[in-house]
Amino acid sequence: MTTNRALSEWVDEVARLTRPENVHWCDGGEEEFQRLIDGMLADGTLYELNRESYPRCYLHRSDPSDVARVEHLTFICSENEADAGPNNHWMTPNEAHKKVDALFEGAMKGRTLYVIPYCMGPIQSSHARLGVEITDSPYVVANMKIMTRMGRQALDRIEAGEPFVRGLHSTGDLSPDHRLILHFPEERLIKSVGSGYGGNALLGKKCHALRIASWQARDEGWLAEHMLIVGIQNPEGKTRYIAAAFPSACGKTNLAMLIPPKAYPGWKIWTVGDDIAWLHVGDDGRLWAINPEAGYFGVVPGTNEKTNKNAYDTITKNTIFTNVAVTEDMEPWWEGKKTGKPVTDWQGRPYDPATASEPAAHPNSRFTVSAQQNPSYSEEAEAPEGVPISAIFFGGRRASLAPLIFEAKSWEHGVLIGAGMASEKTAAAAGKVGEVRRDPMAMKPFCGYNYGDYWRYWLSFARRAEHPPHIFHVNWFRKGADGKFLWPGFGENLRVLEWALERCEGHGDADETPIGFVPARGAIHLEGLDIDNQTMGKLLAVDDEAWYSEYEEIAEYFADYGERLPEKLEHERERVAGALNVAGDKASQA
Ligand code: SAT
Ligand code: MN
Repeated sequence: MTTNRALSEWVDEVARLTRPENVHWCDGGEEEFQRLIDGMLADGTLYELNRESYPRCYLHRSDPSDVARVEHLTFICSENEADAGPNNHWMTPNEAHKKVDALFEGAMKGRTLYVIPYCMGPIQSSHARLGVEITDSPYVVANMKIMTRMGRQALDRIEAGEPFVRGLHSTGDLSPDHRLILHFPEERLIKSVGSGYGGNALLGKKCHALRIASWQARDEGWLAEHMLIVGIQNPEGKTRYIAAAFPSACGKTNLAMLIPPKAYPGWKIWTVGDDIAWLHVGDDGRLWAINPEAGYFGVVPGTNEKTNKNAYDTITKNTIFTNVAVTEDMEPWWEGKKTGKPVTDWQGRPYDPATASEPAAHPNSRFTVSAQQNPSYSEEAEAPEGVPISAIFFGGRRASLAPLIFEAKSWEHGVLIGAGMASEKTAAAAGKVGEVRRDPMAMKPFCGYNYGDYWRYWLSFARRAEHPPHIFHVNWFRKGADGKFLWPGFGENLRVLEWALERCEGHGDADETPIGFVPARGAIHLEGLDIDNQTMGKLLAVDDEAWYSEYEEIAEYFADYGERLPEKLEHERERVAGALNVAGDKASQA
């Protein structure tokens, strides 16, 4: 129960519509968590994993048709269609409410309605924001407990009068035909029905902390971004913080938990966040970032001692696994795990690796775990002001074209680089994997308003922030003619970040190219790494003709935004395209 009238009235109203058997107000305590887990073990929502090797770890198998975000069923329901922009699906708020309320009608019959007050960001932070999710899924409650600051303390802030985002969720009948993920940015409201999966159902994450928050951030003068945040400590003990925006399943969690290679003794990486950053301008004119989340909802496949030892160690206790396979002795198993053998696949069917044609774990299987279990967890994740950001990185999966790293020449150029981002699609969303699609700032699925307005707002930080971060583009995924990755990635990425940090401090040798500054030969330290000059040459190569075509494609993409496209951004594009060295007639058209 609550003393906040608006909240209690909303809960009553939802209960009248959905007709649950019980209403439970979550306090966020350990006892409550345990009761939920016990209930889910009893009714088969969860399976307990091996108690000795994976204490307090559980497996959840989602409905096989409900394993990823569903972008085609995700809508921004703003009053004006143009405010949602061509980057979003749009529905009128009226129609949306009508459609979805019909699905909510009686949806919680025989179930418990849980009220989850939560705080996105450190509980003491003035940059944190509040929310309340109503759900009929105990799995969602347990995940929200790990992913957010949930319960009493959040409710205290709400009862003290702070505004909060409302999120209504029901798993409904899980039929994809009855699934809708709706956002009402003007009402600071989310309604989601028909899915129990991560980003569709844990409403604090993408729905609140990105889609609604990006809209709210523009109203209030800050930024809500799909970025990891890490501190990089050098052997002298100095820590500098960076933020990086990569699309889902492109290695944000791995970079956020990076372990320095042997050739980097005395270096240390501190994880502040692995998925979302809320950035504001500090009194010192720099951008500061908080991580609104308290846990990780990470991709499991590929996680092992070599790729991400911190994550691998983090998920050995107190972890909820979703859609992984299991071994004979009930250990979780996934592709890329070096030990054990799966006997049951993610759907609970018998599995024999010798004859199987499909992976045992779902490619988008996930772990949910508290950030505090991470060996590289940064205490600064609790700092109310957050951490100052020296550099922002944009990147994606590009088998060709994009060099390992390049640096923007100005803030405006950096915004163009972010706006021009593209990446190969991954399993994090339903649809065809591998296709290159445009994904500006890695926010395509998450920007809650018109991208044209968003880029304009990003450009405005040249004025708002006196000392904005340097902006870089990275690509760990460039391939050679043999189809193999040219760069070893993972821990070795620190070498690339080191060059970027040097650039931020006015050192670091670079060659100027039309697309930006590229590391000069020898500027990235390669000691202890088996990579030849020719490969480095390929990794850093800038192919003007190919970039020219890329910028033509970007022009076409930008054109969709019509008059909402900032002129400054288009001028910047023309400037870069015009500087590329291409055959005569192309250049004269640039
Ligand atoms: O959207 S989720 O939170 O389910 C995961 C992701 O796609 O990043
Ligand atoms: Mn993400």
